[in-house]
Amino acid sequence: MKTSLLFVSTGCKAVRTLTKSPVFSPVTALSRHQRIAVWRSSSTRSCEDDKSYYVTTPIFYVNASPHLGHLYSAVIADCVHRYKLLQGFNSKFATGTDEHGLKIQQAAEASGKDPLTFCTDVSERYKHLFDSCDISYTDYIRTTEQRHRAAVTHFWSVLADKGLIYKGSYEGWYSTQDESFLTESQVADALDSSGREIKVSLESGHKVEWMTEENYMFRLSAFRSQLLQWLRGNPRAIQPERFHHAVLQWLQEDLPDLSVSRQRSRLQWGVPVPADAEQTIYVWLDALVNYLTVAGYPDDHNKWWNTAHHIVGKDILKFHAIYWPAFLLGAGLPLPRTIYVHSHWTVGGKKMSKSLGNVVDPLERSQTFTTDGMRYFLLRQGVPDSDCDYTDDKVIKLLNAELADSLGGLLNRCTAPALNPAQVYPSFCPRCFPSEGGGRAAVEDHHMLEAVRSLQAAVEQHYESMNVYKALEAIAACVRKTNGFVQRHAPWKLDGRDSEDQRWLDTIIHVSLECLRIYGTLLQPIVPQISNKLLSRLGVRPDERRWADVNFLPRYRGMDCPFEGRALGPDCGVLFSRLESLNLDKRKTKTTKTRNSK
Ligand code: ME8
Repeated sequence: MKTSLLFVSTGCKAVRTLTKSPVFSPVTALSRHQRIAVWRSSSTRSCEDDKSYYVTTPIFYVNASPHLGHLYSAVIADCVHRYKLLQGFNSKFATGTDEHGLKIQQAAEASGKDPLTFCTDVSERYKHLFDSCDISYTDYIRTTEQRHRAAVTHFWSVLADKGLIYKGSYEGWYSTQDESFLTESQVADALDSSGREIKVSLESGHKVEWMTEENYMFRLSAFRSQLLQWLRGNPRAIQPERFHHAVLQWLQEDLPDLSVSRQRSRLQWGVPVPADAEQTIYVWLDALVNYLTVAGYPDDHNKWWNTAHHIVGKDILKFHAIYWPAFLLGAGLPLPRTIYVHSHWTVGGKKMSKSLGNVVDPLERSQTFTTDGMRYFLLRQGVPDSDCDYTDDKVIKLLNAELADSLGGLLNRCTAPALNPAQVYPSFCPRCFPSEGGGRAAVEDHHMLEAVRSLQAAVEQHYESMNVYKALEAIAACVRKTNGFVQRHAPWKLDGRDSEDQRWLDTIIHVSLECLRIYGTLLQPIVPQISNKLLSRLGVRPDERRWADVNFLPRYRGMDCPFEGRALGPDCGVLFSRLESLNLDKRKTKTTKTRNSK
């Protein structure tokens, strides 16, 4: 990942104060009790919300159709939501669309549609994509909804009542594409497509314009030391660590006050500033409040808000790690528990983005590679710390190797009538595979069992830290080990007429099915359809698929196994069909330009 993507723009300078700003000290804005409450770490939170969990994706701009990067954020959030449900949590999962602001106003104008119709069309495309890809959100928020407008208006009034908003005159660079303010050091000279000299954002490459306007300013500068204290006191508040450090670094610099409204004459498409119809609330303040709206704000929202976790791309880190916590501190609300940051998908080394037009259509790809195939690929290859380049070739190689050959092959071997004519979960023979060694098992077999036994804890740790790729790496390694176990003992060479051989064959199949049951259970958050197919084939009932049901190979520990002797489920065909690279060649050059194209 390039470090140039990391620097922060912390707003522009307020050059003239129109209304004398009230004397403000952020320390007096919050009671002592509140100050402690907002910084409490997860370990000191009250027990009442222990079984609640709230996870969010960014809400996506509706200026253009969704691409693979958007699906990636949604799949990460979906994975953690499903994982929490398996653990017995009451989990809320919000996603949706960000529909106000200059960028959307301009896109709607260009499309010739009225803004709400335009927003509805594109918002539906996101929803359709997420529904098609099994993104099991519990709330789909649109910022044009009345409940959200009410939340934003209330939130603004709280900040204003606390003296945190003042009217000023504002001058600085603005990127409409990023809806972001930039300082002088964050812009560079460039030429546009017709050779004209322009200024662009160093970070995104998007064009910036000089803006001079009377508007409302938020006292961001007053929160610098509180933000530093929050981050120092909660070293895991922003993950991975490198992003935590990046934010701490940004906070070493001055934090200018932030413009939080635009003149209505320029921006009509947004929430009006309460008591000033000439001004529209800045789209980022509006958008960030969506997380509260879903939690129930301004009504009873504590249950969910106390347990909020945000998943965001690194491009919007400053909004989530600086502006948002400052707004929340100002409003006297707790800060999110964690901000999980992920890096970007690139194509040919360039960030996949709507404005560059190098996007990969996630709907088309998930139809070709299957929904679960795409989910698996994104989570197995996507690394939070660094960017990842997308190619169809990588998808095909990975899915064929790990889902079709390794996992699918293992299931096929252990359930094929040739090795398992009775179509049951056969018996485990402790004499053949004694836990103390000996019998017919090799030393490697005990190592394999140990690896699978400790897999759940490892996967749990990786799901918790949003390092899903590490969980999948660990599962794939265990699947390979189980295949190695079967290969080593070649059960197809055993003589079914010999009772000793038959007992050993049954034991090999029992152990392998137990391994498969664990893989199927742990993979449910990633590939829900494949896991369901696998577990159903093993005869594992839906109420036996929870996190607490894992209990690997109890017979090895001298305990009963509820599955032993149970009939397998019906054979519904191969687990995952191999993908042909022939299809790939047809698609190879087809990165889709979706900008307003549907
Ligand atoms: O920024 N790789 O919306 P947005 C990975 N509305 N993820 C990517 C990506 C890529 N190439 N491109 C985009 C906005 N994303 C605001 C957010 S939240 C209160 C408001 C994902 O449509 C990633 O999560 O530009 C990124 O942060 C987000 O989409 C930006 O989506």
